[in-house]
Amino acid sequence: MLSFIHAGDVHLGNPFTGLSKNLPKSFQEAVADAGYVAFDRLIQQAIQKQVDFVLFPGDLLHGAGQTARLQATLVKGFLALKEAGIQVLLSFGNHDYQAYETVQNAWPDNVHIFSHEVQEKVLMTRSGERVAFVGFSYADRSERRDRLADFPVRNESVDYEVGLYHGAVGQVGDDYAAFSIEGMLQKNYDYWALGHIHIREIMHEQPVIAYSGNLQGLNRKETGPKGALLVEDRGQGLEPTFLDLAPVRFQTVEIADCLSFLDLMEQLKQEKYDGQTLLSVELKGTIPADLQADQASGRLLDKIQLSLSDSDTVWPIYVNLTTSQQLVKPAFAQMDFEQAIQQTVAGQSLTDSLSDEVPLSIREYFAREEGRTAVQEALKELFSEGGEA
Ligand SMILES: [Mn+2]
Repeated sequence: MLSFIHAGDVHLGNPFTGLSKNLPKSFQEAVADAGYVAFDRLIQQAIQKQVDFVLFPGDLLHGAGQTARLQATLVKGFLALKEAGIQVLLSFGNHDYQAYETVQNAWPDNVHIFSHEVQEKVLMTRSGERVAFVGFSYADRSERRDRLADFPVRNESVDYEVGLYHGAVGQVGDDYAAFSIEGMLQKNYDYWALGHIHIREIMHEQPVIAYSGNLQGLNRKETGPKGALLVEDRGQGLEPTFLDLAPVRFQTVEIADCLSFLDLMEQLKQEKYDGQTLLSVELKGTIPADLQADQASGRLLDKIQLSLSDSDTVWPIYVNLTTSQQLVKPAFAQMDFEQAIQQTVAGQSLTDSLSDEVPLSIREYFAREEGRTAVQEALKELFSEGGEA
């Protein structure tokens, strides 16, 4: 019976973001290795479970820059799969489309790469079933054509048909190969392995249309366990099971009506953490004035970090206060905002801070003078109102 691993958005080579410079040494090492450890675990799982295929539906690589470690990790992983009789189906997404030209001769022949046109590849499982895989690679950092229209309907001569698709639900013309669930269902496939959205989600059951999410969370918004989907036919169609592979985890803890700093630390220490955890703390409700003052002066995170510094399993990276009470005015309210705003808006930082999911048109807008001026005006207005908007 068919079995495969679905691993969208591996983003190998992507650094973690939003970590403070105080990061303890044990975490520095864990963070530097996390993506590679997760990838190695993926390969080991594929071999251990004796799957037939590993599917990478886009953004296996984070970008064009390929380090020696990255290249070696990939080749070593692919060769290990080859030795175990496992074939790889791979399409490039909006992050790694440049690699299409460079990897053609660099990777072993068990790696089947989809071209820029929608293609069907028919391969055999260990037990002799015929499986048709259909997919395409991005040719650029966006794909505005109706790619789903080019996917053929179910090939009746095969035992299974599986689509690999890097994109997002939306209207044709959107930046990332917009599709509809209905459109996919009409093709009558047995499984759709989606990529692009970093949150794991089963969009449809029977047949399953699913995002595996990314392999390793890379910022405080990518919380919880991360990994890939093991997809198997156990007699009732193709069913996914989550494989927890990420060695480092982001977690957000919400604390309401905390009584004091001591109380806060008590609650944080009682929380359960799985593996090495990078922690965000959200304080809500009534918040003691001294904690508000510490937050306003930027001391609160430092204090929490120092109080947890003997822990190998958890490191706080972010703290946020949401309260209906009057906030203590930040000390930096006296600074020269005109200058600070100009620095913020100038240079690359503005577009760099946009998430990957932000449409290209918006990214371009903020890269232009027009967009920068708009942000500058908005910030000026915000701060002249006392920053309490
Ligand atoms: Mn993507």
